[in-house]
Amino acid sequence: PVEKLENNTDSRKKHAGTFKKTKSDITRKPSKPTAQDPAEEALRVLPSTSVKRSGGHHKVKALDVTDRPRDPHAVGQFGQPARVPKNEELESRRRWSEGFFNVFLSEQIPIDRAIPDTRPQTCSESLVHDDLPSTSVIFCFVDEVWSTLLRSVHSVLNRSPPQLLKEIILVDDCSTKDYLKEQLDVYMSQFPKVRIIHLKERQGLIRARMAGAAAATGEVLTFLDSHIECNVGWLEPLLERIYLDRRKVPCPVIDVINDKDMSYMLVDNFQRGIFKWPLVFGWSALPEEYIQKNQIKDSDPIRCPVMAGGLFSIDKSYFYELGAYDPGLDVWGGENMEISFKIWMCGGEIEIIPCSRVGHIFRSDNPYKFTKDRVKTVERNLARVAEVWLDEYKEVFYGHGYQHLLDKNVTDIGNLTEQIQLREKLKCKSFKWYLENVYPDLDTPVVKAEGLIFNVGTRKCLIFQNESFSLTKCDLTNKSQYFTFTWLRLLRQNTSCLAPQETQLTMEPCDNTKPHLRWIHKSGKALTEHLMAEVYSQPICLEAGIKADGVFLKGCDRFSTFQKWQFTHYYE
Ligand code: LR7
Ligand code: MN
Repeated sequence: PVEKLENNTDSRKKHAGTFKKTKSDITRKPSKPTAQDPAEEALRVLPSTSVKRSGGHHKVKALDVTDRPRDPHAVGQFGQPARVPKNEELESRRRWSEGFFNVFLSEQIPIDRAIPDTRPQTCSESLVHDDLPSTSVIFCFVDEVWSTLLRSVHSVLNRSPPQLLKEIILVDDCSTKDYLKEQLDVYMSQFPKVRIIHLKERQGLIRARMAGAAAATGEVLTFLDSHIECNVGWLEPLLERIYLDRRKVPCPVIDVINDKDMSYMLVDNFQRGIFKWPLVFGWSALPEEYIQKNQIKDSDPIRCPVMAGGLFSIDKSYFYELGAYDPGLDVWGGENMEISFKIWMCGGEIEIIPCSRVGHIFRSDNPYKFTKDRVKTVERNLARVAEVWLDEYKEVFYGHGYQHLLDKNVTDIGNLTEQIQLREKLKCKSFKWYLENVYPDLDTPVVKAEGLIFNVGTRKCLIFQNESFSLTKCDLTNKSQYFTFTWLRLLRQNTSCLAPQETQLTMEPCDNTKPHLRWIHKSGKALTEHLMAEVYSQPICLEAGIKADGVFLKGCDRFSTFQKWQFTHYYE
């Protein structure tokens, strides 16, 4: 979801290679793993953990009243691509920005159209329990397009077993469009299961979801975006996972509804939700060798380090146990990271369930206004998440282009006390644990700078020899002069790290969690900068002695060249 920061204009481009078009004979080729794909070893933790109960009692109900649609020749029927007639092209272009997809075509397409069943073949045979919990389906929206909102609701009404669908809650996040007021209420009044909440103030999708959850009476909450189409048999496989273990948080596979021709497109199998630094969501395919070696079937649940955000089911009481969402997150973005870290670190699991499919219109822009600047909103949300959940790894987040957020005069990320207390109360594990156990294949860059540490004033280099530090003639081939500066701000030589001790420098075993081992070294434009020990209340810096080649720690002086140090290589 944060991909929008990169100003990507084509919504499909960012998913390039991930999605395949549906044809009458749907081919399901898993995509080729990319070169950076995780090592086999690292993925060992993936297969689902054992569950309380297993095996079901009835086959998933492929409920679909649109099996034989009213109008088989309608535009876009069966999820086929629709075409704009020549004489309507202008009109269709004019209406694009109402939703940042083909709003004109969407209006022509039946609100209860049939779509291709994109589930893996075995899904229709898989068993689920008879006594699954019921769910409240929550749609939050602001200024959603009428036809897509209706199609979303109808797909749930038509393709969910009635006894499992407690209600559909529409949370109108203070839309400005008139048709989303009375007209919507009137239309929906024909469906007793549909309830509408009109928020008096714009809350943003995160707090809007919480308003929906607060009103829900089902045992499970199912959140969906308001421009989706649920496919046949979508609900039971999700509820089954929660029935087996209430701490599982299942997500459907998100198929693609093409924004231009509104066709329903199948996506590749074996996709995991992942993130890259600085907390950018993406998809990544399980490596082919891994799938083969572990005989993973295309219908097996896939454990995911993070979820996309918009489409998932969660046990209602578990959602509240986890403290729901951080209510301090605004409008859009970052909440998928927050809930994902929270779920994994506090004892739960996130899974993609291939037998559950929901199509979503991926749009190139948001058709609604942000209350504040969009980029700033998302950044601030992410900073809150980083501060509460990332521990020492928040350095890596800030280091990837978010350094400016650390300036408290510019960015007020708000109060975090309650979120931090919640994490303590839940006794959640560390982010380090999460990386090692849930997402070991994350490519976290370790080294930020390396090589010799050159002192500008003396034109000599730091050396650690015979258990002590000194300065000497720079020599690239001398291993005792080779140091690394890590993203977690440790100054390392092999497994030892530089530590300040009074006015002297010593070596200690490296440990990312120890604050006294951290150094501040602002590089960038001017590469010659201080090496400042962070642990003291006053700024203390590494300084080269003028005589006798010594090094020691002294109060920082921004004009002294004897306090300026430079690494051979910087990775930024
Ligand atoms: O202020 C707002 N109030 C709202 O009610 C802003 C949005 N919304 C509604 C909106 O109308 C929509 O129904 O919230 C829903 C999500 O907003 P979108 O559709 O603009 O978001 P998106 O699909 O571009 O982005 C994804 O990331 C979001 C923020 O992090 C949410 O988590 C979305 O739910 C999420 N969508 C998905 O996960 C679908 C797959 C996208 C991918 C990858
Ligand atoms: Mn969406």
